[in-house]
Parts: sequence; structure tokens; C-alpha cells
Amino acid sequence: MYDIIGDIHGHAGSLKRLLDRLGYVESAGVWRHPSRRALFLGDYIDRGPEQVEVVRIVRAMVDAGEALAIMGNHEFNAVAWATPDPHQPGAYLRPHSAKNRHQHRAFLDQVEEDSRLHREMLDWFRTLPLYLELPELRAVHACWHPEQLGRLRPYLDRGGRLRDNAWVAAATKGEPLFEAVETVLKGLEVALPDGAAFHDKDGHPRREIRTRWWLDSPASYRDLALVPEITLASVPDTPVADGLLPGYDGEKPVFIGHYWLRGEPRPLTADVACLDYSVAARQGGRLAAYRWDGRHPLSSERFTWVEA
Ligand SMILES: [Mn+2]
Repeated sequence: MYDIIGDIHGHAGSLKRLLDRLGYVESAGVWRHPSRRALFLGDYIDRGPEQVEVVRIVRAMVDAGEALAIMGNHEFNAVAWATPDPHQPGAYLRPHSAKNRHQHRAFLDQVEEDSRLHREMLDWFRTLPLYLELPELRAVHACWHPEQLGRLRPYLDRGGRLRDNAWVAAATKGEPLFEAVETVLKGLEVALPDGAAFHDKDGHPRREIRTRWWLDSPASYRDLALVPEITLASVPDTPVADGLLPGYDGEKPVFIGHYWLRGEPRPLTADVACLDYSVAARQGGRLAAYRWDGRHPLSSERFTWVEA
């Protein structure tokens, strides 16, 4: 049985307290549980103060067979940041813009950009599967989208890892593979109808919104929008055409991270649980886990967490 753990973002102290609370004990540098395994949902790095230590803990558990770990958008971006763009001499697959550097700076500082440790970490990030389909459950960082997963599959090896020769297309805007990776690791965004815009929390007009992709039949754009509470009223209440969202088939539960949820952890639906409770937020963040017991529908009682 798995303990499924959400986005850690360099908060090793919270991770250790959570593992302890879940009954894992550290010995010889590896956290182990007598009868359970951990499943990490990605986003080990960026933002927090102890990113190297978080990667060390997760990797040691994976190497020892005590855990599974999938890729988050931050690990994907870290690899793309450091990979030269073969079509543009001197450039990288993830542009070295001021904004991108700012987002990644804490990691680059802590790992020392271009160091041996940096290269070793990137090599490990490349081995992380983009999703997991286990007999009893599914795991993906942001969105279980059957059509986009189907598009990804030819570019993955048997372990679900992106093949070495697929990284360029996966990180190049305009390539179908790029869109598939974006959807799976960053979630499904849709354009508002008729060129409508809403205003985000910084007051910038935006024409695309993050979606609650797991909903089967949202009535309006406002119902499917995954935007901060205070901006929700500016999303149009226009009806939604059928089939805009993939929905979720419910064949087995799916666990996701990524969405910076707040408040008391609980399942999103009977079949979908998000474990990202904003551990890296300025205040009120939590690191959350779901203690899977093989039971479906999912239950609020199986969540546990530590305050950041
Ligand atoms: Mn994420």
C-alpha cells in the first residue's frame, strides 16, 4: 500500500515530519516503513530552502525500493533549462529569461549551477516517469488526460520516462508533444469563449483559464475555472460545450499534485485527490499525504498532513 505525497518544493523539514507521522523511520540515510511504500507526485525542487536534501531523501527511497516518484513541471523545467537548443546556438530549451531565472534561482544557487551535483540531479530527473498506471491507482502531476497521454506514449520508454531523443520536441512550443507534456504536467487550460478575458490577481487580463479538468459536466466557464476565489466573479458565466474537459472515467482513483490548494485536505471527487496543499506558501501551507488503503471511493479520513 502506498502513502501518496504531494509537492515538496525544497521543504525537507516538513517532509521529514510528514514521513515520521506516517510511521517511516530513517536508517542509513533511507526512510523506510515496515509495510508501506511512498509515492511522490513531483515538484521536489524550486522555492524552498533545502532542495538538495529533498531530492536526496526522495531519490534514496526510490533507489532502495521504498518509494516511487514521478516528474513534476519543475523537474521538467530544470532539465529544459540546462539543455542546449539544437536549433538556436547559445540558447536553451527553456529560455534563460529573467522571469525563468527568477523562478529557478533558489535551485541554481543551492545546487551550484553547472556543478557535478547539478548534472547528477538532472540525470536523475530524466529518469522520472511522466505518469504511473498501477494495478490499483494512477498518479500524474497535474492532469490525467487520456488523449494527451496517448500522444505521449510513443515517446516514453517502458518505465514511462521520456526518451532522450524526445526532449527537444517536448520542450519546443508548437510541437504536439509540447502540448501533451504541458497538459499532463501543468494542467489543462482552455480559452474563454468569444475572446472574453478575466482579470487575474495582479489585474492582468487573461484569455485562458486553468480548469477543474476532472469535472464531468460543468455548466459554465465559471464552474470549471480553477482561479483564485477573488477573481472568480470576473470569469464569464457562459455555458460550456460538451466535451471541453476530459472528465475522469473513475476506473481507479487518480492522485495529482500541482494545484496549490488551501484549507483542510479532502478529495476533489470520489476518484480524484490532489495532495498539493501549498507547503511553499508564505503562510498557512501544508505538506499533505493520502494513506491509500485500497478503498475506492476516496475518503477525507485518509488524508494526513503537517503544517509547513
Ligand atoms: Mn507543479
